[in-house]
Amino acid sequence: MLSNEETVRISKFLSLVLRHRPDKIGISLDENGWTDVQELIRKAGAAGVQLSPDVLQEVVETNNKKRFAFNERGDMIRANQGHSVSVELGYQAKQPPEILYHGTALRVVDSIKVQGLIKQKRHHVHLSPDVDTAVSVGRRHGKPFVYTVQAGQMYRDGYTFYQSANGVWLTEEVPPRYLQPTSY
Ligand code: HQG
Repeated sequence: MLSNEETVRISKFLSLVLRHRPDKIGISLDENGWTDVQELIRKAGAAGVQLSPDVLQEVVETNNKKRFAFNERGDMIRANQGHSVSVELGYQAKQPPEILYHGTALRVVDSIKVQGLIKQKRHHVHLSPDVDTAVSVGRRHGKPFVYTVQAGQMYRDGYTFYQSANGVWLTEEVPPRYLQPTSY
């Protein structure tokens, strides 16, 4: 069993190399984001991060947001979402619930009022299925502010939605007319 701190440390390391900077340790991701488990262990070790198949298994299983997954054979691993490098995750478009939420920082609401939600460095805007999750996502950026997103109406208007393996909803953008401030 890993300590909580070790799990967090390894999870952050995996987020870095599987979502953003595979080049940091010299691994490559295929077009679907997968990388070879043995090679990851070897190259992480060379970069000073000791991993093993058991450690990876534990982090994949216990990660609070299901950030990572193995393929069926268990010889490849990838991040489920959140990439800044170009990968095709193969999500199926899916009808969203009528209402979703987006948590952000109070200081950016003036900008969002004008631009709507834009995806910044990631491939999609991330939307939460419930208010509590949105509040904790927003808190990562500062004093939280939560929007209700009229996802059902967006869908009927032709916007495409995907759901990540960890339950997060993804879409390209959310124009201001589909956003309302939410009290929580
Ligand atoms: C904001 C975490 C100004 C947006 C979480 C957000 C999530 C704007 C920030 C996942 C804007 C981008 C994603 C505009 C959007 N003007 N700011 N027009 N439009 N923004 O981290 O949604 O730990 O890329 O509100 O749980 O915070 O990575 O997105 O505050 O699911 O697994 O720009 O990341 O998961 O920040 O978080 P992020 P996010 P992980």
